[in-house]
Amino acid sequence: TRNLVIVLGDQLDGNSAAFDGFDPEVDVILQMEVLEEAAYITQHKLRIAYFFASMRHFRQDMTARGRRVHYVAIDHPENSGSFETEIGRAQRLLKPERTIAIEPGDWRVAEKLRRLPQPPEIRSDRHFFCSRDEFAAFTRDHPRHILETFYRFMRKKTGLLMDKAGKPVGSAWNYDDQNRKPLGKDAPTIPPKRASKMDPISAEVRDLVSRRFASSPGRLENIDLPVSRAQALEHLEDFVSRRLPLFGTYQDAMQNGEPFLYHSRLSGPLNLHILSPTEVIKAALRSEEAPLNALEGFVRQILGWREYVRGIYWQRMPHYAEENALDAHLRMPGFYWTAETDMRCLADAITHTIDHAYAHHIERLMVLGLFAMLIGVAPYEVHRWHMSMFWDAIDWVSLPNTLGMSQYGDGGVIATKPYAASGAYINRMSNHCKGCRFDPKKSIGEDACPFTTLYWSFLAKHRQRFSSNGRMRNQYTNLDRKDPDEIRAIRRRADALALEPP
Ligand code: FAD
Ligand code: DLZ
Ligand code: SF4
Repeated sequence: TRNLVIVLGDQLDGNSAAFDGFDPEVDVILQMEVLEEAAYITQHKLRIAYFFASMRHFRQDMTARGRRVHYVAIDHPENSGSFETEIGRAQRLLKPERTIAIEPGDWRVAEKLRRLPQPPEIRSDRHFFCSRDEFAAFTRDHPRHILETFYRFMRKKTGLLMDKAGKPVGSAWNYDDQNRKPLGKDAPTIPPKRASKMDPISAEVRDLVSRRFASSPGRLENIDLPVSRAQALEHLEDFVSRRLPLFGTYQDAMQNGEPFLYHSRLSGPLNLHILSPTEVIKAALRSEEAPLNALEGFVRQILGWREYVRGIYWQRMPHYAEENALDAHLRMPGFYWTAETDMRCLADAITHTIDHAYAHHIERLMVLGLFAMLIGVAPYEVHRWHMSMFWDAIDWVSLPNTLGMSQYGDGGVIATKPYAASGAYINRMSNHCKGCRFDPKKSIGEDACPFTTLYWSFLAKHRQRFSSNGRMRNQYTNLDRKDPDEIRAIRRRADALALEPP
């Protein structure tokens, strides 16, 4: 063997830089299913199944292209269970002149590769619009950057949604004021979930996971995720034609019993590199029905947020994982694994997570993440739970979103203020509260909404840090209208709630 090309579970792109100069006569691909990656954090059955099924479909695609794959399946008798030992074993077996890999999506795995006795040559990942070097240059040129600075920079750099005169199409950079509608009574029918068909490879993986990972969290029944390039392209097409036109309008909406609404469910195939962000954006921009608020909203998520969080991750790791600006130390409440809570919004979002290894962005941020921040869970614990439970979680994307955006653990790097809100926000954006035993307007008393109690208590507790933040002025003005006795009662109830959430 001349080159041994390592393809990790989140690098399933046959045209990646690892394949530059690939010669099927003398080069071999190495793919490894290793127990350590499914066990270093306990993981949702669907998440494990999604990685294994996608990896096996990739092997099939590569073999069909005439490329040789050395594939170590999880139940291979000689599988030693970790990347280090399996790479070593393959190197001894195949005696390559060179081993090649793409930058992994996880700092922990990157370190493992770097420390190997025969470390691979690491190539930069072309999947992303913005390389790590470009991001470093961007932050040097824009020391006080926020997402919006980066997003505009990327719009200009790529020309996406830009007109010939170099102005944003439609003359505004964003249309967020049109993108905050709850579903409401006269909302259109939500399109049915797109389910990918079960083929023999996926069926085999389903049986394997239900056998080997029976005690892992989550349900496996909804194993209908897009695991191959063909399925992912069908999924993309389905999104563009049926959901994208209303994606913007209902981007922030929540509805009880509806996990997907108008969201794309493309994060999985994107993060495993089955789809490229360029082709996803181009497919969206070809839509003749989608209005500008939908197109711009969708492009911003992928060209803006997705690239921005990756840039921040690589720039700030490894210390980023340890940041804990609000000095929060609780563990995740047990109901995050069972959905057994009286809080209807949380029960619903956790049910979506258990059933589908998925919750949409506003559920992750403004229900699941919000409650954890308000009671004071340690930010890294929230990230660990997220890594356990979501099919699309890879360290580079989960950590900045969870520890940074949702928990304010990074002290304002990703978000300039904490996403703190009361039950009133959830009530405005969803139909959860009507059927809940709590009242989103109340902050004290038996039926007070825990979010509302905890919200006021959070503001009071962190007054020193946040009251001078201009973007939180209204929040503090409202807090200051409250009677000190009421605030004391709120804080007492908040302390009890944090210890024993209902
Ligand atoms: P859509 O709403 O259809 O959005 C389209 C695409 O935009 C997504 O597929 C995704 O690729 C991209 N995107 C949107 N928002 C973000 C964002 N903030 N960061 C990066 N990409 C974004 N996304 C992940 O891919 N993996 C994660 O582990 C992850 N963890 C998160 C944790 C928390 C606490 C929060 C608040 C957000 C997290 N996100 C994560 C971002 C976002 O919630 C998901 O990308 C999105 O919900 C995936 O569903 P979708 O494909 O239907 O998204
Ligand atoms: C998440 C995951 C799982 C469950 N299993 C594997 C695996 O068996 N082999 C593999 O290559 N990758 C797996 N992954 C993804 C890794 O945990 C990790 O996210 C990537 O290797 C980072 O590049
Ligand atoms: Fe959630 Fe509070 Fe509304 Fe109940 S009342 S659904 S706990 S926001």
